[in-house]
Amino acid sequence: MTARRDIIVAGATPTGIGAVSIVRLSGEGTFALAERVAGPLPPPRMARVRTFRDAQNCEIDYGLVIRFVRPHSYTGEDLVEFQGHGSPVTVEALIQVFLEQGARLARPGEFSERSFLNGRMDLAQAEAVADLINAESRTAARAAFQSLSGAFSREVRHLGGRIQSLRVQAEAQIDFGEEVIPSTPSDTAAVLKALEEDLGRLINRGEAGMILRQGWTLVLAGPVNAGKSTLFNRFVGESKAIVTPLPGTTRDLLEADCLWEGIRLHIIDSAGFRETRDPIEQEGIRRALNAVGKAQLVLYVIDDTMGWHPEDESWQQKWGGTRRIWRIHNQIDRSGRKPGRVDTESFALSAETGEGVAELQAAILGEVRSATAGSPELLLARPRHLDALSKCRREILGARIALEHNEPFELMAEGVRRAQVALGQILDPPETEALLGAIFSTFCIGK
Ligand SMILES: Nc1nc2c(ncn2[C@@H]2O[C@H](COP(=O)(O)OP(=O)(O)OP(=O)(O)O)[C@@H](O)[C@H]2O)c(=O)[nH]1
Ligand SMILES: [Mg+2]
Repeated sequence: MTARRDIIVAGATPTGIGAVSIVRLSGEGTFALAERVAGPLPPPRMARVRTFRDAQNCEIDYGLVIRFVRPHSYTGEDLVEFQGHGSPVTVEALIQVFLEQGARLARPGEFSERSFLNGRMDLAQAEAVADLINAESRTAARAAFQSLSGAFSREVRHLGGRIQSLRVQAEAQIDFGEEVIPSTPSDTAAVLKALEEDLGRLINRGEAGMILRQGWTLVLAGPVNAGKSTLFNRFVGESKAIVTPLPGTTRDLLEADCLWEGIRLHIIDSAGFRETRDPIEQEGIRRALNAVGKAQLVLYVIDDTMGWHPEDESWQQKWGGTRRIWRIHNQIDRSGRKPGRVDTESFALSAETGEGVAELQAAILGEVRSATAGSPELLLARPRHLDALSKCRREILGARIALEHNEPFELMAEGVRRAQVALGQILDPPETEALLGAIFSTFCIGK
């Protein structure tokens, strides 16, 4: 796919009243169009005050004009920025003038897409632009900035280089036999092993970064009537879930995204566990168990006046014991227990009065933060990157196993080739409309 060169225009600053608004124009013929509206353009990268006029020569606004000559611009094309007054009316009028004279409105992310298509950034860097803009905490912004400046891409390229030399060596060995290539299978196995380990480290850092991006999923589970929905409402700060004294009130999963101190949490309220013949409730419980399976943290809520029951044990066994499960003793306003942490993995609170809830929230945040500890090394990877890295590692592992089992050498070489293809997906995937569309359509307009 080659870069389209028609002229695109968009506001680069948010719509609304402000000190300054920036409108950007990019593509072939941009300078001629800009001159029709703003008069003679300043030398490249110099700011000059100009009056912006429409086709009838009526003044719209005046402000700074900056010209960037390709390839030294954000998009890699001729680009002009107009910095006018921060009035939505004049910005709209200015954009309209450009549209009337041959430009078209940019799609979301189209400036960045052109930057990628013109080789100004690789795909991981372009994705990091959106991640930086959307970062919800300082840590996430720092991690995105690292990727944007190319740190992640460099690591991927370095791994790619190592895989490439393995491939060259393996293919030479197939073509010319062992007298040409002095390396032994055990050398190659060691190189493969080292690659596997380095890929594993990068994946771990990416997984920690993913927590930053997507946050944790927190599921409220437990027996009927324990107060899960009451606690859910308190967490989300509104009466979203229906609460009644009837056991079996909640059937569907109720989901909400919350931002606690800049950390994203996806909170799910679910149907209470009990044996039932009601098919609707059975389906609710099935969904609850399914949600638990995807959670980073399960809050198992019990009514403290009822205590812990053998059934609670058997429900927990249904999803195995590997997940983080915290026991929440709710309704302490009735049981009389002191609010706060009971032990490392259990908390006492009243969802009704709110006492003890802040301590639980602080503990949850502490847990998320410790999972993302080591933040200087954090990588704000996307699922797409982690898939590619994992696939690459699987292929390298397969190649090493083939080698160690004295399989035909070609099998090992084929594994290494597939590993290289998998890794290539991160920075330079085959440019399909679908992939680029999926990535850039999530950007804001004007970026
Ligand atoms: N006193 C007191 N009552 C509570 C507390 N939490 C919940 N309740 C009451 O307990 C009843 C059940 O609360 P829910 O939040 O609907 O319980 P649930 O666990 O969602 O129940 P199901 O959806 O049926 O599984 C309601 O009448 C609530 O008002 C609490 O901390 N103290
Ligand atoms: Mg409920």
